[in-house]
Amino acid sequence: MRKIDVCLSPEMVHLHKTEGKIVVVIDILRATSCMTTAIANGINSITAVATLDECRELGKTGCKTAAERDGSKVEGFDLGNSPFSYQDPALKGKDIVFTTTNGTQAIVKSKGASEIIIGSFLNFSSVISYLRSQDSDVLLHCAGWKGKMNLEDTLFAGAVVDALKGDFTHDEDSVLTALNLYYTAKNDMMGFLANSSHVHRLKGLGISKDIEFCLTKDVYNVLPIIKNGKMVALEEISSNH
Ligand code: 3SL
Repeated sequence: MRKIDVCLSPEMVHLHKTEGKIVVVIDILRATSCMTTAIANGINSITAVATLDECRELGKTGCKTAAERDGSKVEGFDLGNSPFSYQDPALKGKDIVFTTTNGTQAIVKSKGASEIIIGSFLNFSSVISYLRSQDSDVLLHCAGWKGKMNLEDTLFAGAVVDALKGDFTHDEDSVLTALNLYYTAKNDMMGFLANSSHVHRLKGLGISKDIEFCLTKDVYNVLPIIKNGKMVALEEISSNH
């Protein structure tokens, strides 16, 4: 049977095997929720980079730039990291180069994988159907916060493991941690996360509506996948939309 594993932070990814696996990158608040929203709203491609310099440099090739650090949009870039900004019809068809504090770092660190896909509650069922339809083992890569684990990404990983039970085996305690966290929180995720570090941080920045949106399941039927270094919509999922 296929195997599923959870990496609780990008700092631990070297302890997990990525080669030959589908890696699902998870940054619920808010990078992978933004990326899902962007691709669902017709953005042509997203290139995830680790640094502000790379983002600035690639921006010179004509794409839009998006940069977030510590929850805020970085001055001098076109966009920040709120999913609502990516619903703007004026962005349809555009290519974006994107850097965030944790989410894009996790993408960059997933490079050895056979495939990298983007997971969020917003496209939960698309992620599950895709993983079910493939043959490879899966690594759920939580972006966390500056190398530390966080609740919301681990919670999502647990929701994925739960939805795929019967299809996969697992033998790591990180999988059990995620699963048990999900069982504790599933009936009131917003309430469960109320005291979490990143919810505090985002509320401090006055962006509570982003949190609620990012915890909503199945808003979009889209699967962002990285092909030749660029994140695009996987065709067969998007065409069922
Ligand atoms: O770290 C990230 O990648 C961001 O998602 C953090 S924030 O939600 O924009 O604060």
